[in-house]
Amino acid sequence: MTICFLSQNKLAANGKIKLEKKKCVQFNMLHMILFIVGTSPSGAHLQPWMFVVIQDKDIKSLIRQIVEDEEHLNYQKRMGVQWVNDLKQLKTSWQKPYIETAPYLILVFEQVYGTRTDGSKQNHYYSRISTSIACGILLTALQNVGLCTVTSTPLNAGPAIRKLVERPSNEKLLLLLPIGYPADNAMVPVLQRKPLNDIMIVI
Ligand code: IYR
Repeated sequence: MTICFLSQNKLAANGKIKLEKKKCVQFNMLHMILFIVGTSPSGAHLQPWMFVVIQDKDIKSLIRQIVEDEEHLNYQKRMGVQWVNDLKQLKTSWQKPYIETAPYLILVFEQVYGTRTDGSKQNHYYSRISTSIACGILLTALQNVGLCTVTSTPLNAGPAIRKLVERPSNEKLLLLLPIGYPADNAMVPVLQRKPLNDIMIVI
């Protein structure tokens, strides 16, 4: 099994993850990381995010079941041949064993709106980009402490996962991150990056 993770000095991605079973992830480390992530900038400083850390084995199994049911449909028929071909280099499939083997999952929810103290509805401006910036900081923080993950976005599985973890309807699942240490024999695919000249211009 190969791995999808942030390697030591490069961002790398693949659909499968292999985690070191013996090395425990310190729960305090996740506290520290999410504390830092909570300092991210956001539209009107409304902090439109919620991070749900899953450590419960049974909940992980149920999440895997929900994700695999949907991904099976996505890969078999929903998304079409072009989509499946475009993903081939990442070696992903509908099977997601890492959801159960990872010591922790972090579910990142975007809060599309909030509630003021008087009970009225508070629009969360730029909630998607604000939460995405926080996700970038989260990935960097995980990499800094030597943890690995895969940026998984379970297509169509969001509403069922939200209900399973009893989050309210103003929250939308944006990202599912399995967290762990890479196994000694973990591998990452060699993905070519665009050269700097193709991604940066100076005017
Ligand atoms: N969410 C699916 C498929 C997938 C889609 C894209 I676009 C990717 O870059 C990688 C995977 C999955 O997790 O398999």
